[in-house]
Amino acid sequence: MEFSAVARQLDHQAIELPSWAFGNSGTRFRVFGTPGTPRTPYEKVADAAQVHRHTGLAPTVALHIPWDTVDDYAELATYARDQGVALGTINSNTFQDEAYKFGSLCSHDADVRRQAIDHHLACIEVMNATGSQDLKIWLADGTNYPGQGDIRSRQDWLAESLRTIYDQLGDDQRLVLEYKFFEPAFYHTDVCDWGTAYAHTAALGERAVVCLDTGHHAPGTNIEFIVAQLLRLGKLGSFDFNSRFYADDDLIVGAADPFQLFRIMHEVINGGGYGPESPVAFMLDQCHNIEDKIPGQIRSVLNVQEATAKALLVDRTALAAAQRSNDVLAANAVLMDAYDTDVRADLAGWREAKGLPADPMRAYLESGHQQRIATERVGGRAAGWGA
Ligand code: PSV
Ligand code: MN
Repeated sequence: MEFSAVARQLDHQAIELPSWAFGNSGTRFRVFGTPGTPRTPYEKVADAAQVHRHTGLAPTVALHIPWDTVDDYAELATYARDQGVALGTINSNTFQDEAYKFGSLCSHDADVRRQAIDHHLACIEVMNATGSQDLKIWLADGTNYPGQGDIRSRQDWLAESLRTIYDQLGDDQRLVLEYKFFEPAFYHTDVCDWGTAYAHTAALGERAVVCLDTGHHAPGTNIEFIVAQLLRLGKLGSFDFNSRFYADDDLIVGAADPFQLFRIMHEVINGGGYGPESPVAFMLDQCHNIEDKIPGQIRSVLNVQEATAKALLVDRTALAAAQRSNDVLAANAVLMDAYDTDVRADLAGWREAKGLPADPMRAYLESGHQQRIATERVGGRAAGWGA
């Protein structure tokens, strides 16, 4: 298939950036700082806007509350618009307060559950001020030792808590429940897999959907199968894209396994999850521990675009014919032909046609922004994962 046939479909692509990707992050061994790291949510938004300016792919920024607490969210939304982007998903955080040591929405303690529910209601207020549609909930809840908690009761408490939150959402707002198989809990996690997230969102109603974070599966999991299944069930709400070699590494999407990213995008397109009518939101959830953050995000969105372009190139008619005739190798060859196509020059052309730099990475590095923030952002406290 010719690239020109897919170029127009690429115009629909929007990849949301996480505000926290612009702050410092690290491992439990060390957080290395980089010069020019934002000190405030405003500076994070300004950096995210640089990514969009150079790629045309990232028109929105997700916030994490309380990391991105400001006095006036409407003002932050206006600032974002002035920078050429908009505020997107609001992520709740019930994993960094002492009260949540033994759980939040799943805690056996009704007062702790109430505190966690109230935090989500406060996040809905933020959404109302920013015009955000999605409330994304990831819970660190779980236990470390067999017998520590009552697994079954915790599911019931979770269902009750989510119901209270869901009922407060506006008609055009969604509850997006993210699963993860382990960490920080090491024995059981309360929302550990897509099936659990599906069971809860199905019980809640139509505006409750699942977030698939690509780093949240056991090694070897066939993630594209989960994509196909959630799309089939009408419950794939969003992606948190990143890549992993070992656990939840939060590395640049497409860096560890570009072929997996292609396979995921192929199932997304196959299942109707791509295009202007699709309710599937594409986001990054990454941390840049050692590389510069803005170039790291630029590389990430370009990787997603490249995988999408290749997946759009799949000759679906030929694929269906090969599948129907049980021609195993021909079917596989159709997919591999698309994956093996070098789309880089075509994507540069797509950008130039839109008045964007052909090489966004080089344009950013030559723009002087990185040096400017390094000289201007002196003093104050650099934002970091957890602050
Ligand atoms: C949890 O590991 C997670 O994937 C959730 O999306 C959190 O909100 C995010 O990472 C924070 O980095
Ligand atoms: Mn995530």
